[in-house]
Amino acid sequence: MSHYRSNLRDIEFALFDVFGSDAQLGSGRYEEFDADTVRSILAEVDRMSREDLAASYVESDRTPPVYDPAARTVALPEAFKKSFAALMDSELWRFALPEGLGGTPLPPSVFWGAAELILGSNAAAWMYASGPSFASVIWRNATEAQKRIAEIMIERQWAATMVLTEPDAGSDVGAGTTKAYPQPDGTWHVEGVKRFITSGEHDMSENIVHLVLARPVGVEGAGGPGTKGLSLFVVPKIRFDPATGELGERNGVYATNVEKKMGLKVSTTCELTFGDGEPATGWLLGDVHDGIAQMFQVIEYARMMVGTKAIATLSSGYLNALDYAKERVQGADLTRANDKTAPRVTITHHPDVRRSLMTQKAHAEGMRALVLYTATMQDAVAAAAARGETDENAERVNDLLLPIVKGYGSERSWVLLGSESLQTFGGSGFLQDYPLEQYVRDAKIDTLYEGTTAIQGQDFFFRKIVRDNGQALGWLSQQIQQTVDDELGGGRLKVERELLAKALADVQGILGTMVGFLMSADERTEGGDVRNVYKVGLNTTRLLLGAGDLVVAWLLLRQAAVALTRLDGEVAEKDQAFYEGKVAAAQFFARQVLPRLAAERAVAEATDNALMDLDEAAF
Ligand code: ST9
Ligand code: FAD
Repeated sequence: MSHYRSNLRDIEFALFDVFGSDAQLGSGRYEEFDADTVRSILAEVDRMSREDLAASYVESDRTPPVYDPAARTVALPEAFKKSFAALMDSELWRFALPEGLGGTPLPPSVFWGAAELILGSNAAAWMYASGPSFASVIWRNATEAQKRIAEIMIERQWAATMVLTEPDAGSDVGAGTTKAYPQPDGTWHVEGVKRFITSGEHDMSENIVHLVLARPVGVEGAGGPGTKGLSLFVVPKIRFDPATGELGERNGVYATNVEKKMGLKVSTTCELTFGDGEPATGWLLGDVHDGIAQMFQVIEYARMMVGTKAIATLSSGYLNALDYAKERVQGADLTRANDKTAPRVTITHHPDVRRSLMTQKAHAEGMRALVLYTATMQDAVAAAAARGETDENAERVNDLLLPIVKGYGSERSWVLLGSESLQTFGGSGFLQDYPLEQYVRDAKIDTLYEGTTAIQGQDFFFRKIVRDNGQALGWLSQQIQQTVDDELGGGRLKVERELLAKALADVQGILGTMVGFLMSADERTEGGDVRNVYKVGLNTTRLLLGAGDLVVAWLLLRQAAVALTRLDGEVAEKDQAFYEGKVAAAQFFARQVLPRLAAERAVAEATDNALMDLDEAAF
């Protein structure tokens, strides 16, 4: 039986009933797709995910890729190759491509709804399949001549990688020392060692195109210190004719190690050595030295992907736990705990198990809505672009929400998968008979790569709020306040709206406190002490997670209001339970999770520099 328990019903509810993503279908850019077509695409992706992709999930963990250090090659398990082929053959990747590259654009919200299904069933397959998406970034930034490289990558289904990290440059990408030397023929030779490169070597495509950040040498105005001195190079594993795609000799980039890891084992994590003994030849993307900004086009997409992967895993973890809890008989009902002859009940009868299950459900469904709501901002950005305009507000709000999707989504998912979903199985959860232990291992990476949670918290505060002058946050706060003012959900959600309003004030309180610390760190003002910036740093993760709770509560409440309207009409029995579950999840989250934000605010307000004053030896 498939490990993967999808929740297409909830994806469609959020997309169509709550966010109205279907309104943009059937005309303009999306003329080819009406709502029925989109539902049938989602249904087919759901089937493929549960069957073809999920089929190799366990086996690929138990028989992971094999690295041959002599040949510097990697062989992937055959079962996984079948899943990967099914995904590529589905041509789903076309939905992420621009028309100019043979794409058939879908609204991003629908795309990310489908993505959840793939990422929940076999995330590594999605990562290996992202060559066409990488090609679209090359195409977007390329010179006219280089655009052909992107077309070739798609025609020949080549794989691709993002290559930033080095042994001494992880979070601090700007510390990278890999160098690039210009050649008389206009190409570049890249030299250095990169670490932890996902899909850096495998045997599933005839070529792999690496997008490499390196520091140009001897070029005026480029190659300085930090991230701004990095440029982006397109370096293939096998050389090829950039006009025809005809393959040439092996290029001088090799996988010199493949890591042994806690989880996500089928996704190869490679040390890549460039230019050791033989040149690693590449092209400067777009012939401009704008590497970090170009790479962030990939990173933004990848951060959305990582958050969605984590949340998809929590959702499947919860649904597996629910199935188990409905079957597992253990103990008597608490009301008859002292009666040794009382009948034994399924564990869903126990209050603590119910608390745990609803904690999982509310978070999984609320964070799904967070992903899809963020994607509706991308819908607005795409719609404006199609009109030849820009929607600055949607761009800003999307940027603001990305660290929440990635940072909050991965933290809550990883913790809840272990503390609640696996726990529901008791000791059985620790065994490989069930997928939970693999889920926990596979989801842990999501808090680490694509910028750790600490980095997401700093990005959220310094870049997405302070540097944005609070514009996106102000708009979002206004939307939340509007829900309260409009009395969404009427009397039946009154308590929840009050809790939401209080939570909004608490998050604003944390933020206000941090802004105060930041201002007091400005030594140009009287009494300013630069060390006060530490007090900001002590709270960036707190703010990120608090804002995540707030937005999730808001989206759950919006869903509950829709569900209540449906319940007021005629509903089938199965829909009745679904809608009641939506209301219950919103109520639970508002009542059980939001009140904790008051404590977080108090902790933030009481921040001092004691931790920073403490001698390292005292730790
Ligand atoms: C990794 C991969 O971990 C793991 C999974 C691999 C999966 C592979 C498959 C994925 C599929 C991908 C497909 C892609 C296709 C896309 C398709 C599209 C349809 N937002 O603050 P400053 C830029 S990979 C945007 O001074 P520092 C910006 O240009 C490794 N841009 O930073 C800025 O200039 P300006 C991941 C941003 O102090 C410039 O950077 N590693 C943002 O120099 C400098 O900014 C990491 O993620 C942003 N949020 O450097 C590293 N932020 O200000 C984590 C910065 O003028 N570390 N820029 O605009 C960080 O993020 C650091 O904060 C740092 C700091 C490196 C940015
Ligand atoms: P460090 O940066 O050394 O961080 C160590 C700890 O210190 C973390 O807790 C971090 O949060 C904290 N920390 C560091 N700096 C700060 C700071 N300024 N403020 C507060 N806290 C801080 N990279 C690629 O380029 N391409 C890939 O495809 C890729 N895939 C990966 C796949 C896997 C399985 C793994 C494990 C990593 C992958 N990476 C990839 C690298 C990944 O992005 C980095 O591991 C990550 O960015 C963190 O860097 P680091 O491991 O060097 O940790």
